[in-house]
Amino acid sequence: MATTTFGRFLISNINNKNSLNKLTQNVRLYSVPTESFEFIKVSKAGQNKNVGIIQLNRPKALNALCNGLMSEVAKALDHLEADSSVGAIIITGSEKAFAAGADIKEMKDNTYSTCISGNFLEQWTRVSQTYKPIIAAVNGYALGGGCELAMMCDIIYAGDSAKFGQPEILIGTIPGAGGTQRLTRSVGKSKAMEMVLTGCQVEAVEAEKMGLVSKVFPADKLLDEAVKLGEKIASNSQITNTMAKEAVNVAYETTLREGLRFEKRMFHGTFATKDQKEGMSAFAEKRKPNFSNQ
Ligand code: DAK
Repeated sequence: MATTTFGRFLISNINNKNSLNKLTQNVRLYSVPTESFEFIKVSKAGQNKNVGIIQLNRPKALNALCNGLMSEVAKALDHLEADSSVGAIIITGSEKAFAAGADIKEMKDNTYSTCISGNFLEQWTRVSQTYKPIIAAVNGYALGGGCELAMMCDIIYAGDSAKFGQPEILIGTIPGAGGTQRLTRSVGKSKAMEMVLTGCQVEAVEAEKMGLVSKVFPADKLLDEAVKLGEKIASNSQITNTMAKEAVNVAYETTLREGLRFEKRMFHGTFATKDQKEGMSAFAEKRKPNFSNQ
């Protein structure tokens, strides 16, 4: 068994089909031993092991996003972002569920005052603060917080079994982690209202048509395709990726005029990097660029 170090953790080459579910069979994974985390598996994939994978692994509760799980996701993101060999990150779940939402049983007895005075579900914001590109690879249910978690990612790839929904209205509450905001920006008011006010689920193909998902694949090919996408992104300069991601995200939060000004300044900023020199020189010299992430 080949081993290497990964942050503070030990990574083992566990390309062992029995130890992982069907969805990860085709992908060579270099994984943190499961005892490191209770609710997730963290691994690296890709030819250059430059794609980090966080697999939600709480099958008995359909990956319901309890506090412990979200804290582990935050910790894993810290490690994958600190690992300079990782250029892109994937969050995925199981064939049956990406995640069926925040843990209803854990939050059902909360009161307004405990919600507002404590740091109720505070660690969720960590995902949307990730500066490395992050891909959601969704099979099965992505409901409530599961759909919101996917929408915190930069790109959503779906398996043909995926089902997206914001069913909070059916349990007497409303979305609380972006289901009324990111979803509306993503699919428009009428579709978002329909999902939020009925709690109905949307199949993968429909989600692609709506623009929520960028591509749909057969369920068993999904992770493979997400890793290919991650490798492609990771082959760019990491700093340029971060600048590009930041510029696209600004489009959600500002006017066109301010967004264009921000984009132009970011574009100018790329000329302060070695990777811009390398990228343009490589083009002129008809060779592949060798980015140094500087
Ligand atoms: N929480 C806790 N347990 C869950 C769960 C959930 N969200 N979803 C499923 N489970 C558990 C079930 O209770 C069951 O456990 P046992 O009874 O076996 O112990 C097990 O998973 C299998 O579920 P089912 O027996 O129900 O399986 P089915 O195939 O029949 O149905 C289903 C699958 C996904 C349609 C169904 O489980 C379901 O409707 N689940 C609930 C979906 C839902 O309502 N999700 C929204 C939850 S509210 C915030 C951050 C996040 C949020 C809010 C704020 N801040 C940062 C402020 C998010 C809120 C939510 O997501």
